[in-house]
Formats: sequence, structure tokens, C-alpha cells
Amino acid sequence: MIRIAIQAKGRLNEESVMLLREAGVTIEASKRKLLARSEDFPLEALYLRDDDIPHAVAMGVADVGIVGLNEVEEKAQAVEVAHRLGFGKCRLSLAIPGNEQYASLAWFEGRKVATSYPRILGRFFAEKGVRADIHKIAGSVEIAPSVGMADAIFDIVSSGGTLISNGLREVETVLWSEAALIVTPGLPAEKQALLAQLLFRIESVERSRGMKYVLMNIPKKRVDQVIKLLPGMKSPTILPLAQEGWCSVHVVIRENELWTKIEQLKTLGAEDILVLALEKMIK
Ligand code: PRT
Ligand code: ZN
Repeated sequence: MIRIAIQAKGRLNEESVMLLREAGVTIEASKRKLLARSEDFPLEALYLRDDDIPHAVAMGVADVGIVGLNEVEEKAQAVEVAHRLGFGKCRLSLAIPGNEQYASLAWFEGRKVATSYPRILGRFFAEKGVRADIHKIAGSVEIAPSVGMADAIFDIVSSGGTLISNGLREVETVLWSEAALIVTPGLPAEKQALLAQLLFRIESVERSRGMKYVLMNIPKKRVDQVIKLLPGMKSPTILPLAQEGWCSVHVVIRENELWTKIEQLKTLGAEDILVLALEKMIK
């Protein structure tokens, strides 16, 4: 049995649960329970606040966890990042009032900066030789300058809309973040085997994202040209058709190349093209 800590509610909860479900690990959705057992994999989910996940994993209260790299960096607990998951993408940035002139980091010298990430900011300022006053606050960081609590902020930015609506301007990006799977160092062999199984499934789900399964009929005499055009997992699958002189080609195509490839295939004589969703790509 392996225990995974995931965010109880908030931005990462839904995608964490969905990723596990796509990996064949279904967890009963009950908000009242702190701990829930998966129906189809030897795993239990521990629902926590994201701030508590790095510590829980470092202590071995949970074996693995899904949490933003921003929290991993800030909490500086002894955990290993096993895999970046590609969702919950954001950045930690410094922002100043929009009407301020800004030329360089020297602007921050002697200024007061409000943040929920004092460790990351402290390290950054120390590296850059900036002496600023870091003021830790727990929430609503973006309103600190307008109410006179600070000169600037250091906070999570995604679209940038929150900064703009608070009259702030992003001037420096310090950390790029996304959700990641973190692990207790030195997991026992039995749990490591389950983790490897879970990672294998997650990678199969990720590989299939943005990919389409395409089937088409092609005149046999064009097959060589089609193979050159279509690198499949190994190479395209070619099946003979009952109709003389034709064959069926099956291939996996990246979604962003789909229309270009289809146009090229049509000029080679492809007909009856079917494009299907791809659920998993298992290697
Ligand atoms: O209750 P709990 O402590 O678990 O949750 P929380 O409120 O601390 O965190 P939550 O659910 O807001 O975010 C969880 C994680 O999602 C963060 O630690 C980041 O790793 C990631 N993430 C991704 C974000 C954002 N995008 C994001 N945009 N976390 C917060 N924001 C905030 C941002 O601070 C801003 O105030 O959302 C606001 C909107 O952002 P803009 O730039 O799109 O306007
Ligand atoms: Zn939190």
C-alpha cells in the first residue's frame, strides 16, 4: 500500500484526482473523509492543505504527494521531486505599483515587500545582493501596496489579471512552478515498486495527451511516400484491404501537426480518413 497526499480543495485538487483516475487509480470522492482508499490500486489518498504536503511527505506521513514546486521550494523539506506533472503552471514574481519607474533590482533596496514566500524571496535577494525588508503575510498579498502595508509584492502569477486589477506591474520572475509528484527519500522496496507502477501509468497518460489516432485508406503504390511522411510509434501500421491496390494505414499523429499532415496525405491520395481520440500510449 502506498499513501499519496493531495490537496483537499483548491486549484490542484481536481487535476490531481483526474490524473490518478486516468492512471487507473480511482478514489471515491468524499469530501468529509481525510483518508480515502482507492478501489482499484493499493493506494490511499490523504487530503491536506497544499502548505502541509511537503512536510507530510518528508515525515513519511504520506509516501508521495502532489503539490506545486513553489510550495516544495518554500517549505525546503527533505523530499525528492520524482516527476513534473505539467499542470498548475504559474510563476513567482516581484510586482510594483504600475506608476513606478523601474530600471533594475536596485529599486527594491530598502523597500518593503509583502509575500507568502519569504524563504524563496530571501534567497533570491541574498543572491542578488539586494537588502530589502521582507514582510510575511498569509493571504491577499496583492492588496498590500494599495493599503500601505508594503511597497511591492512577491506572489504567484498565472494570467497576470490579478496584478493588473490591483494596479501592479510584474517586473521580475524568480521561479517557474508546476505541480509535481514528490516522494519521501528512501522508500521501502515494496512502496518503490508501487511508485514505479504509478509513474509508468502517469507517463503513459501524459504521452497520449495531444495525440490522435488516425486511420486512412491509401493507394498501395503510394505507401512508401506515406511512410516517409508519418513517423508512428515505430512506423505506421499498414494493413491490406479487400479492394485490390489499396491498403489501410494506422498512425499516431501529434494534434498540432494533424491538419498539415492530413492535407499532405490527401495530396498522396488518402481517402476515408478517421481521426480518433487516444487514451493511453503504453510503451
Ligand atoms: O487551501 P490550500 O492551502 O490547500 O490552498 P491555497 O489557497 O494555498 O492554494 P491554491 O489552491 O490557490 O493554489 C494551489 C497551487 O496552485 C499553488 O501553490 C500553485 O502551485 C498553483 N497555482 C497555479 C496557483 C495559480 N496558478 C494562481 N493563479 N496558485 C495561486 N494562484 C493565484 C495567484 O496568486 C493570484 O492571486 O490566483 C490568482 C489569480 O492569478 P492570475 O495571475 O491568473 O490573475
Ligand atoms: Zn495553501
